[in-house]
Amino acid sequence: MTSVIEINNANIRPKYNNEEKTEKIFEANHAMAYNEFFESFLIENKPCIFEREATANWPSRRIWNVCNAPNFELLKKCFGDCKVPVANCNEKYFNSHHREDMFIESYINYWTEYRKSDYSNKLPLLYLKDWHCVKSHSNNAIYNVPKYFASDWLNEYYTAHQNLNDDYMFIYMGPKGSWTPFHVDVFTSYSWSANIVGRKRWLLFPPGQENHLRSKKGELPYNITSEELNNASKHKSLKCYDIIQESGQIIFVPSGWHHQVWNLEDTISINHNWLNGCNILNIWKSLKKALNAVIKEIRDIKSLDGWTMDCQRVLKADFGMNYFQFYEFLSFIAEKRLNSVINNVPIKSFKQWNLGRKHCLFDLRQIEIVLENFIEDSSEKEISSMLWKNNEAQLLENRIKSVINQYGTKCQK
Ligand SMILES: O=C(O)CCC(=O)C(=O)O
Ligand SMILES: [Fe+2]
Repeated sequence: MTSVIEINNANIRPKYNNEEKTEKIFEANHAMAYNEFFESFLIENKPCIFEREATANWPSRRIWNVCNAPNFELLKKCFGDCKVPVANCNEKYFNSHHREDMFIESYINYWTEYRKSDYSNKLPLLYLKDWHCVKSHSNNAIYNVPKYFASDWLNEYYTAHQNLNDDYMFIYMGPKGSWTPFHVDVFTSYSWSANIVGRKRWLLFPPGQENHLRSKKGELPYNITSEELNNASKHKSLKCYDIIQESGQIIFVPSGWHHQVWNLEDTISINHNWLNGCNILNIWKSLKKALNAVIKEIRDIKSLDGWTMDCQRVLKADFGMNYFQFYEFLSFIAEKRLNSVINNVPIKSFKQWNLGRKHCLFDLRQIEIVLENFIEDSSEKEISSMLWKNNEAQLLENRIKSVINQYGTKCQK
């Protein structure tokens, strides 16, 4: 069965905060209406945490959990031969942890040994991260994406482009004490993260707060609770949310909020990185900023042939995406919504949700804003002719404008 996710106002404008005062994190009821989440958390770019009932019907909450511990035997039986990335939490690698691939069977063997040793520091502290479980085991229904997180352009794009063999849907599992260093999510996307077993502590910083933690060279810390930082008492006056996420609860991490995370017990979590009309401008600004940084970094070889394309290659390596991919992505999302509004074709998300008409128009309006600036920036950087032929981007922007004019007013009635 599919249900519609709809908003009340297609003309609402997202906010990108705001160094406002932090309060206690809002505890959301799992029966909250979609529009309420949309207006209070997506538009406001504020975190919240959903009560455990939000995951009560997920198969993984039953079958991956034995007496509040991971069901090691089942995980080994179902996924043992799957190769996954594993981070060593005691080994720093640039601003993250050193990673190596491991079979899930070997990882679970390590984990059960580590438990038996009562988490002895003679053994390494390993954390299985970023396992694309849905992609590798799509027949294994282990969770349902809640409606609040269903306007997810990133996973919509990758689900429709199976040839790219990628997505942003992950499983994390690790013993008590495993942790994730201070970071902001890929492309400054949102994340949502649900605890299937175990508990986590999150420190979440509103955008801008991280700048108070930079070193003289402008670098961000790896561990914000490290002694050096504590001695410098840099973190003390900072605004941040210190959150304990219990088993079954789902946390929503807004766009551009830096965070550090610890597993307080043996923990398994499911998380998605995602983006949509409420943070696409933020994503675009981050991409533009990242290209400006690359241009600055390699400006001394500007006279070499192919420099503009070299900048794009470096951008892809540094940021995970470049202007070519961004345009491809944005135009795909725009075309789907144009078709939906003009021809009444539903846009389905996670096989369960249909995007409402006002939602489509809101999405188109946000794409138009980004596209306008993207076209201008690409022209200034003299890359337009490489990105699109025959004014294609400008024509797309014009079509979006005219559809909003034609159908947008009807929608407000
Ligand atoms: O659970 C973790 O260790 C990190 C998760 C995270 O950083 C996220 O969901 O954005
Ligand atoms: Fe994160």
